[in-house]
Amino acid sequence: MTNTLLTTTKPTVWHCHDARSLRPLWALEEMGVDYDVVVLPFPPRVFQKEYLGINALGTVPYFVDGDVHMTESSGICHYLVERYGRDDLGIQSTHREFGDYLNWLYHSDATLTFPQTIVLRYTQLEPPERRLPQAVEDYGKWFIARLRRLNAHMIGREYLCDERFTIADIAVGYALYFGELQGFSERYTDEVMAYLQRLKARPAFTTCRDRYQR
Ligand SMILES: N[C@@H](CCC(=O)N[C@@H](CS)C(=O)NCC(=O)O)C(=O)O
Repeated sequence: MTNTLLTTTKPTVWHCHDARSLRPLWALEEMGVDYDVVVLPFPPRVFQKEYLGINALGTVPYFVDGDVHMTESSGICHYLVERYGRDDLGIQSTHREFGDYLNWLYHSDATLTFPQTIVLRYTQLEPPERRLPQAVEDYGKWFIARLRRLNAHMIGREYLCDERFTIADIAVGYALYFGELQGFSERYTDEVMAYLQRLKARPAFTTCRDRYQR
């Protein structure tokens, strides 16, 4: 683990505790690939302004692997599976569930984490005078409504695709974990709650969640 700015040739993830950068870290940990982590205070654009020189967006994750530079948490998981040939954690394009797998990967951030970001912003990131309880309530409800597809899908299933754990579970599982941190898990269905507990029991998840704090 490193806490300096870039000095490594290993795949490196810039991370904040419990942020979306948990997705690629969790994938790397599941894969057993040697990697480096740079842990930043949240939000880094405020508390570590020099980070903007590395990632102009100021967001985490930021990911570097050789000449590859990436900023999208689910996309990085996808890259890792393909780049490191880990079919055991992904689904090949010839598989009948390939489309479903890709859909969950994209769904995880664009559909599920998006409303959670609005909740985060208007509960924690904005100064008290700019907080918007109405936005928090509305986007919280929106997040729960957006779980409908997952709720139906998890009936009778342990994992999203191919009856086994893949990075689609990491991507969607993070959104459920983040929702739990935001106080939404009481509104999860029993199946989704059991799924989240199953994912959170994985050693790779607990390692990443607990090891990289600042
Ligand atoms: N779509 C990107 C979003 C990245 C993102 O917005 N990350 C949040 C943390 S969960 C962040 O860095 N927020 C701080 C900010 O916007 O300044 C992804 O999936 O990684």
